[in-house]
Amino acid sequence: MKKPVHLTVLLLLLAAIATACRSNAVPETTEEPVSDIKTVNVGFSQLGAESDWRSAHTDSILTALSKENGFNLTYKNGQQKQANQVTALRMFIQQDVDYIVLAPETETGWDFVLKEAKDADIPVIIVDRRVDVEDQSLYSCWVGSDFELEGKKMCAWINEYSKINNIAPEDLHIVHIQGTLGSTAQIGRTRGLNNAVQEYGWDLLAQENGEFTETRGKEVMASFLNQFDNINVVYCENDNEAIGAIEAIEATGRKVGSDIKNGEIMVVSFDGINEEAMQYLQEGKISCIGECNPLHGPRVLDLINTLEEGKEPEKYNYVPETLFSSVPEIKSVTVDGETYSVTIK
Ligand code: GZL
Repeated sequence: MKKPVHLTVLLLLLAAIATACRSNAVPETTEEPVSDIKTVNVGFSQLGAESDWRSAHTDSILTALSKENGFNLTYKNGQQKQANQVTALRMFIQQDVDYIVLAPETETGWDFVLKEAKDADIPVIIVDRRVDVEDQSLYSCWVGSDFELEGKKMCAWINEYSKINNIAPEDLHIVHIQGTLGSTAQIGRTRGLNNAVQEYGWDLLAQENGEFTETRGKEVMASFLNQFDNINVVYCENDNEAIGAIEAIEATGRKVGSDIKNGEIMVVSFDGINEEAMQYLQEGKISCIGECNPLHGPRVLDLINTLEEGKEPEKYNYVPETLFSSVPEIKSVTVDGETYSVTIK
């Protein structure tokens, strides 16, 4: 049956309108610019949560490698065990992340797993402590502190203190609460003290591992106080140990402070992050703190961005650090010909 002409016109008109509507619909292929922020997948193996410094360090890296900054970060806490960190690195390799960030508990035992990462073509950034590996190409770069310089600066301060107070070197009777044995921070700070003892002739009574924790610092200090009655300097390798040591000293009725000549026990430490320790510094209970800068996050971000651009980053990247002290007379120290100012609190 032939349709009336007006109906045909109507159908043509409707088809034209439908086509016009469709042309306002979403185009078949979007011409929208695809977002040019590529998500970078990172696996971060942190050694643990033993100290306030470690917590600040973790926060700094998690903040820098955030989703907002274009990262998909997998964070694993090794709980002070290298085996846990090796497991985490192998998981990151299986996940085929773009980068691995490793804060190693101690320096040795990393060659095999770092070789696996290299074979998987995953760049590794070492943060804080160092790794002692045969092949330095197993990691792209490192960011952290010069721990031996930290120790040297602290010992230069102690030497300066003894000179301005006319205390003979052999009359400094030092006990040493070390950090986790085999960690770069412990190796450097211990080497700084051991060399100063040789150079100046100080009396080093004892050294013991305090694990960088308050609990162990208190236990080790209590043991030292039972063994020696002439202690007048305590060299703690971090603030948490110093807080524990001060508790042990004050429990015996002794006083902590820089007035060695009048029987006080002088406590020195490292980090400068712990609020209680900085309060102790203000009060004179801790005489000097060697700053150890935990804020590695922004530097790790820069290093990854450099690698993303296909450029070669600096292999070793040191963070700037000062000395904090409550003894106003010592305004600077000189180490290997270089002068470092002291921040008086
Ligand atoms: C130093 C870091 C040390 C801190 C401690 O960079 O490795 O480990 O000094 C921490 O507080 O536990």
